[in-house]
Amino acid sequence: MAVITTSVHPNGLEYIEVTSELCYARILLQGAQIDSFIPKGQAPLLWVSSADDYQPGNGIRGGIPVCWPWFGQHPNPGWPQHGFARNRQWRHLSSEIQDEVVTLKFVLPLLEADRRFWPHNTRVELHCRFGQQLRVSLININLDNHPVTLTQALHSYFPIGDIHQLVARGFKGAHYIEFGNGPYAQTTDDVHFVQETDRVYNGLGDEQQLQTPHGVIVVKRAHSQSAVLWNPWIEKSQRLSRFNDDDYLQMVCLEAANVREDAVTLAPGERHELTTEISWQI
Ligand code: TA6
Repeated sequence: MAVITTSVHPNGLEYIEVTSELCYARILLQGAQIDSFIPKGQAPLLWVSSADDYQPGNGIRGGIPVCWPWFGQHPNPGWPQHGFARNRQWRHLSSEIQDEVVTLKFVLPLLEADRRFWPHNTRVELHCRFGQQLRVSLININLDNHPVTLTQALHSYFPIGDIHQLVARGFKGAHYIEFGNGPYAQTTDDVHFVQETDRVYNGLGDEQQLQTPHGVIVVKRAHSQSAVLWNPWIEKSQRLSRFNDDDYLQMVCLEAANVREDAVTLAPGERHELTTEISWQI
């Protein structure tokens, strides 16, 4: 029988744990950030750096940080990279259990302080469905009487065992921007990693596979016009906070997103749902 419990990390971060016949999962209320998802009888599907000490106020280096209401650096100096949603306390709205599948819903209460960054009335929810697969949906509803434009990403970190052996599949026919250059055509279906990789793809199909030494991770996206593929490699790993110098060997990010020209503009009352679904290939 599925069990849902709430606990507090020694550093004060509140989290919810899901234990069912299908999986184990953990979600921090800070950022509604999933930092663990382990399907029953399988290996973990999300990666977290051992260098992260779970101090309140930072998005945890791993799992699925929610990047909202912008992705990357904001043009305004000093504004937080990847927006502020991942550093805020979300509210747990509801829990549902159906045939051992657990669905948790969270809402981001927009604080008065956030109006400096986001002077809009937007409802932001995260719906997390924990079964043999993990499905996460970031939902935006424009409650204002004017259009609103945002960028977003579900910044998923995956455990890939050895970056030198990783083959990321399903990229042929797309094109990408990297380090502000491009677009470049993706002429091969496979992507191998030999240097820092920080690509924003467009025209990508809705499913990619990460072929790792421990199995194939399947990553699906919906209503995601962009996808981000990132490995910091050696030099950036040494500069990143809460990240071990050799962590780049074990992880890759493949992110369902709508960024750059794919920014989402919502008319008054309009709803948008960005979804990612991850699983081990059986
Ligand atoms: O999604 C890739 C990226 O934009 C990289 O450029 C790198 O900055 C990464 O996100 C991590 O960002 P963070 O703010 O979490 O350190």
